[in-house]
Amino acid sequence: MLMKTFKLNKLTCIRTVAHFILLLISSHLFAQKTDKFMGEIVNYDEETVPTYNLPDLLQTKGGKKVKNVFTWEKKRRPELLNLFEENIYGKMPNSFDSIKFKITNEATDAMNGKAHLKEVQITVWNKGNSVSIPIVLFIPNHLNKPAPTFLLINNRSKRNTDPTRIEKSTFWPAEMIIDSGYAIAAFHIGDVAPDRKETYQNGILKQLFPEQLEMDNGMKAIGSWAWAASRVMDYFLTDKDIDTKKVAIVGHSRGGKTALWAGAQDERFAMVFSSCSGSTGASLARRRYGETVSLINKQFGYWFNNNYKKYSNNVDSLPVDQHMLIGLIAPRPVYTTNATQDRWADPYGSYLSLIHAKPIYELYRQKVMLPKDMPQINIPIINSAIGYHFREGAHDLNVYDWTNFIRFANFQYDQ
Ligand code: GTR
Repeated sequence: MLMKTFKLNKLTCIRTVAHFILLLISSHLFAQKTDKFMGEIVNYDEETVPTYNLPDLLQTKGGKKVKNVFTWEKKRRPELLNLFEENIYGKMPNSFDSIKFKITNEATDAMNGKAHLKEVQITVWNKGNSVSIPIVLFIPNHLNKPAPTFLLINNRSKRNTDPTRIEKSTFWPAEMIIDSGYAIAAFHIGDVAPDRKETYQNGILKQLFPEQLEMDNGMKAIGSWAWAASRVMDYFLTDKDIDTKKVAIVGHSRGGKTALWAGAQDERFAMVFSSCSGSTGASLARRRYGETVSLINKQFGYWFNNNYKKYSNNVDSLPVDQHMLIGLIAPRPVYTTNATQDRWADPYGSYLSLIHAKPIYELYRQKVMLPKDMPQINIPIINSAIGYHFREGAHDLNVYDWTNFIRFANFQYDQ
């Protein structure tokens, strides 16, 4: 008995010490005000964020003040879309020869009868070549009407969206979403443009739009993934089980950047959810906190067009900043997230983007209920046209995030 107590105590002791060491390391890491990465100093100190001037969302290139929705939609919005195309994500080709949809597998009693599974292959042709993009889609059986839908841009393993449901994942908690009365779909970015600098061309770029690779403003990987999201939307328009007025696009990290860009361009997406998108996603470039334009261009240059490289060491001359990307989604609801352990994605800079995008939502008389200061950890802002949460934990998309996405969508759709 004594022996057992001693063993237990020893174990508890080791655990406590290990825990203490972990705490020390992590508090040291999180207290650290700078870091070094790829030969650059990474800033994690609010005190040393430089003063910066954001380009004005509401002033046209010609210097005209935007005072109403008409001028915004006719003048400033197209101007801004063009600036993002030219300088960051690349111009998306607006035509191709043809598109075809084929159901490759179907089960009306998936998830123990709860859902209708459709595996669909989208094939797009251009100039004699074609690319096929598979999608997985579950539609709830308990709804007697077309289903509002979440579409995930999957940038992680395909196992996350296992159609057989043998594997389940918190990254795409399909059962939970079906129970909440939403359809859930996903496509994988690797089927569109491989996520590697050596091979990203070997998808739609080489096959369908080789001219894009020659252009300094041509789209690269993120543009390609956003293009594919729009093709899934093309499919939804042919599926009577989908409520095409209620399709939300969802992405995490690089997928989160893509979701914002897809939602900004394709107004058929009713709502955008962007998880931990960070640099060149929701966070303001000019703050130079965490991952900078220079670092993202060095590590992931193949995500963005060639022109973006010009701003690596000259971010103040970028004619846009990321609050404008959020503004391009208005008046449609948008929800972004950050995580406490993900300083690399500059949580505060992402929140500021939302604050600075607010004037466009106000032009449309949408209610934005964002507090001036960064919201507290795990206190989501749901009842607002722009939603947000700052979650405890790591860079990820998880059940906490999805739970709040559903709450936000329920509020917007009044369900
Ligand atoms: C990081 C990258 C981020 C983010 C992330 C991800 O390494 O620096 O911009 O996109 O990858 O996609 O998980």
